[in-house]
Amino acid sequence: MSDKRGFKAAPTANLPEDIRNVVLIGPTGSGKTSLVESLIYAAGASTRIGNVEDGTTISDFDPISIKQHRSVGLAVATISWQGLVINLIDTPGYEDFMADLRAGLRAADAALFVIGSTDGVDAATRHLWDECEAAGMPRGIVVTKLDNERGDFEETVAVCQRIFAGGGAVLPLHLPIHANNGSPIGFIDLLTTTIHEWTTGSRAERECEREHGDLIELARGDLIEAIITESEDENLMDRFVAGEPVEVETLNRDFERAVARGHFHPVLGHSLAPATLGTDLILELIGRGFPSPAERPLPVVMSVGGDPLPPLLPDPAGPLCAEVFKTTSDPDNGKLSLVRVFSGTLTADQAVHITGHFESSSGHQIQDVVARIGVLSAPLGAEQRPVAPAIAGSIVSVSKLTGAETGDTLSSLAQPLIMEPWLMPEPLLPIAIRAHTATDEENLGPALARLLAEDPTLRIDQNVATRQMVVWCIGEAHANLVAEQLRTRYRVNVDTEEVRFQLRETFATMAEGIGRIGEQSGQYTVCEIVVEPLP
Ligand SMILES: Nc1nc2c(ncn2[C@@H]2O[C@H](COP(=O)(O)OP(=O)(O)OP(=O)(O)O)[C@@H](O)[C@H]2O)c(=O)[nH]1
Ligand SMILES: [Mg+2]
Repeated sequence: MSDKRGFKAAPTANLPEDIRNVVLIGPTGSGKTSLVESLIYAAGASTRIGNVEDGTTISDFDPISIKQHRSVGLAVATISWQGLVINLIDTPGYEDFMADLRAGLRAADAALFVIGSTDGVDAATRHLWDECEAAGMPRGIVVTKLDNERGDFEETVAVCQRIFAGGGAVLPLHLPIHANNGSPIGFIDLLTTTIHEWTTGSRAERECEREHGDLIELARGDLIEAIITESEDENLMDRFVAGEPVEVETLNRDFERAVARGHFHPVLGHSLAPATLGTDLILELIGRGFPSPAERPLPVVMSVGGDPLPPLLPDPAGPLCAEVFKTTSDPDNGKLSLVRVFSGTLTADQAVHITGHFESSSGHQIQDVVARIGVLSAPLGAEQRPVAPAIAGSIVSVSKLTGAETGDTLSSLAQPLIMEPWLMPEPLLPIAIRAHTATDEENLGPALARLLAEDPTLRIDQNVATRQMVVWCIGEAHANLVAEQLRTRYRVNVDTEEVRFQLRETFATMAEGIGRIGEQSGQYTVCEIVVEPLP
């Protein structure tokens, strides 16, 4: 059943094994938001495919994202596919928004690493890959924009193999095939050797033709070898090397193990033209190749006093342990918290213990309170579809968690817990701000308090000595986002000014000095310095 906007009813899962939490990671502009849009459509959760340029995608619903034509924060879309509940977590690729990438990694059990077929792998992309590696995140790679005439699937795979080597095998699971005019029309599935074609607007399957034989043989051999390296059946490799055929069912089992262990990164493809090209195959990878929450170890959990506790299991009947990984708030709709349930079951209207970890000196609240939560919903971007209880492994949005900030743990009143926090990036750029008018001055404090609850990387320093309010940000784009959020969401205008630093010692009289730095080449640099007090 769909509502008036064409969105289907919210999917729910009865077992953690029926859930997949997948974060999309990749450099800015690589096509993550567009891919999420295609996957939502292909799974039947929406009746249209939105476009980033028009500002009509489900993930980039924030007015600032729409204006900038890029994601500035993470967004979740819960879809259902073949009996599974899939939570797609779209993250921003631009490095200033790294906090949401880390939050996405925390909430997910696997990642789709998205690279444009025209873009190669630069330092920023490498850094994102390292972030996944550091989080031990099982992942596949999606090469996008195959319709672009400069796009090159094989070359992108080769670059990934060269640059990501050491972090596990990178091998294509499918090879793109093209029409005579060079446009992509489908893929050869290297495991089943079936051809999947999108020429008729939806996927059709057919048997491989003789002309594809050579193309398949080499790539298929490498793929099978990488998969069965992980097999628990020690005879399998011997059989394969001896030229015996290996059944697809056997390969599927070992395939999942290899991906889940992070030892193998299958490469798939996607393109917006023809519409949804490759999406069914990506959904199949998520459903059959990616681990469920039941297979991933949980973050470390402690008592509220900081005593270590035995590891929790992703058990719906276990003690409640959930975490706020993203908070949004606006004056019209109030606060909404995106929550990952790690253990136990969260129900609407339940009283929970909220525990947080941040330093109050940074402007963030230290939490240790009891609160009653509101409605639980399955998000589809901005759309919230009410759901029943959320079992371990679920991702839901929770209304009315007024006291909670991003990073806070939710636990039961009977057994209050706190999860070890994930690492937030440090803000290193100080921006001094001043309210534009007296009314802005009045509203600035409450508006900043709401932004602080959303954004754990933001630091506010009210400097009494220099009489400046300094906002510490990750970079220029983050600073612009904060100013834009203050202006558009809270109607607070601020001006920026040069940051003043308090000098604790000063020069009483004029002084001068000279220094010389020698280099091995025999050259040297001379530095003369003259200081004097201001008049
Ligand atoms: N031709 C073509 N363009 C695409 C395709 N996928 C994405 N694009 C375009 O590439 C641009 C960037 O796409 P996005 O989906 O916003 O990329 P993103 O990875 O979400 O970028 P950030 O949100 O900044 O991290 C947009 O103009 C898209 O329309 C594709 O398959 N083909
Ligand atoms: Mg995006």
